[in-house]
Amino acid sequence: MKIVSTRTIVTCPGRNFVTVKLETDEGVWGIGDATLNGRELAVATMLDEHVLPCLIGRDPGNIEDIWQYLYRGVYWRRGAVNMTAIAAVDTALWDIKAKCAGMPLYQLLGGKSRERVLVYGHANGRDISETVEEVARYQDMGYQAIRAQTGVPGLESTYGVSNSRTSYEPADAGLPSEHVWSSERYLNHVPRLFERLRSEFGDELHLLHDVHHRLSPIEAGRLGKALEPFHLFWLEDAVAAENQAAFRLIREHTTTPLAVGEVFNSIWDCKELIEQQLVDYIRASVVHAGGISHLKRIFDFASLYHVRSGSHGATDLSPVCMGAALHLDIAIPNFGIQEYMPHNEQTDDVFPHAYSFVNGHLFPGETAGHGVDIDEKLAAKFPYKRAYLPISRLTDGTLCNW
Ligand code: EZ4
Ligand code: CO
Repeated sequence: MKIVSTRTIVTCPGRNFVTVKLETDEGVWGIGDATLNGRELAVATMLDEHVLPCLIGRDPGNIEDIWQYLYRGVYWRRGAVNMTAIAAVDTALWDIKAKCAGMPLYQLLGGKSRERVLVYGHANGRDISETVEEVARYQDMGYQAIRAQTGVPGLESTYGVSNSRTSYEPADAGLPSEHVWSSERYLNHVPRLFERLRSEFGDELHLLHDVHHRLSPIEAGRLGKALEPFHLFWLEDAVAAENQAAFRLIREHTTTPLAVGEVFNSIWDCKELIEQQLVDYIRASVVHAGGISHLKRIFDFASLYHVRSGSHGATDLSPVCMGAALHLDIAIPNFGIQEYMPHNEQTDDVFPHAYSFVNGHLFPGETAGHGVDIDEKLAAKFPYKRAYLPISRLTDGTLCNW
């Protein structure tokens, strides 16, 4: 079998998505997510100009060889744009292989290790009582694990909370909007949220929280310690993780489980974090960490060190990534949890998919391949619209992590 045609499809059904489609001489095709929020056209250009032309005539069955060809063959290695492009190709190749086998992808990854995939949803409120209402609403929808975020008194906006109460979409402006941040105010407020949530909802519900890279290690230690009585499922991205050793300091101060990895693009970003057991959950994703092949390598490595998976699954990761992720989630032995933010209706229409949500869990479905397709005619009706994530500044104007 040979790859005979390739293309990149850019569409904006409410937000931008980039998708790779590979077609074979036997009429089978596969698709992969190539969306990098705020840098979409960089990946599309990487694919169109530098990656896809090399694939024509290759045997789509040789997934590992093509992965190595694109990784080692680049010479420069790693990087978000490069690894997202490789991920898209890898996902499309696995889709083709599973379709040719007439099997859902999880069968090729070793079959099911569990019946269903536990997911967590997002409850966001402008203040604590609004967040409490949202958590109740998510519980009513069947969620057994809920990430809770709240506005902070004295800050006009914060990560994870929509000012309009519609569903949260951070890439909301044609150029980056600017937000003001204060770790002091945040640190004083967040423990009050979780104290209230435990008193309202009891001990059984899994509660999670995303710090979104904003603290220093010692501040993260303080927050983890303050949250211990409320036994979180995890504290996410407590500090930026370029300096992997920084997590040791957090660990020395708290038993709150730590999760990190949504911005990672290779196993090298988390080697020390995993090997030294500095985190509990690794949150790398199919689309940003080199596809099914490389993410499986990360998860297998993590399994040696009691680190479980918890993949990123925000709405800027397309349904194609979600579908592929679920096959990996259901197959690996060290699955932890999967993030899930449902896409809007237009997006679901552009990407018909086999996965389904039932009672706080996702099921990948039994369709051959990863179970997600793209309606190219419909996709063409939603042209690309430039959109950026915000930036953050301290009250004195210093740029800090968003
Ligand atoms: O801000 O995906 O856990 N989820 C997150 C996301 C990220 C966006 C960035 O594109 O932190 O909401
Ligand atoms: Co996050």
